[in-house]
Amino acid sequence: MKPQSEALIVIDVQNDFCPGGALAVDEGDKIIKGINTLMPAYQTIILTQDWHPTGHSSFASSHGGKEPFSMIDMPYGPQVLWPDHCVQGSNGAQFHSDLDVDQAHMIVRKGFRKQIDSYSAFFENDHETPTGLEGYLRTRGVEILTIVGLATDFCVNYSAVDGAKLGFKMNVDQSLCRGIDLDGSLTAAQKLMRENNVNLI
Ligand code: VGL
Ligand code: ZN
Repeated sequence: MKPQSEALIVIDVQNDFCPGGALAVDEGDKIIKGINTLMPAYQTIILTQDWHPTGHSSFASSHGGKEPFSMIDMPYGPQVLWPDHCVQGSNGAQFHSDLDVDQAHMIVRKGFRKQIDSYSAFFENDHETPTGLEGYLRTRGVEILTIVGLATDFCVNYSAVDGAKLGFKMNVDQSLCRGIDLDGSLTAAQKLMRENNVNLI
């Protein structure tokens, strides 16, 4: 059993990020068994759930004529435009049915503000608006985090780097992550995580 100072964060293991989903990550479902097996060792388990309103500003369809996976400038910086995904209440937004959600202690929903995307479990993409997860972890005495889930190069990466910047000791178990890999984003993410003292397992 891990000590109370360690927590597991499971990022966005939702139908839309698994094969057949709207923003499917290759082999996204292959990590689920391993995550379920890892969970019982932790006294604090957090799941994140990408949770967008219809017409969310990260959807290409909200910017008439723009293609999915193209870029746009938002007030908070450059943003990838995605296919519509993880719409609140849709089947695609549900956790994959194989994920053992019953073991989780906390579910953090993110990306629910129409005008701003949120990759990280800690902050929205303006790097300012908090999700509240930091306070939850600190009040429970958590100092060390292990991150698994989808996608390595977006939500896992942003969560790991933000956690490290906040002073948590961050581990990313890459065997229990899968990436989208847009134009080398996976290699760039690994580099950024290493530069921010994220321990890549
Ligand atoms: C994610 C793109 C858009 C992720 C979420 O979970 O990595 N990626 N929304
Ligand atoms: Zn999203």
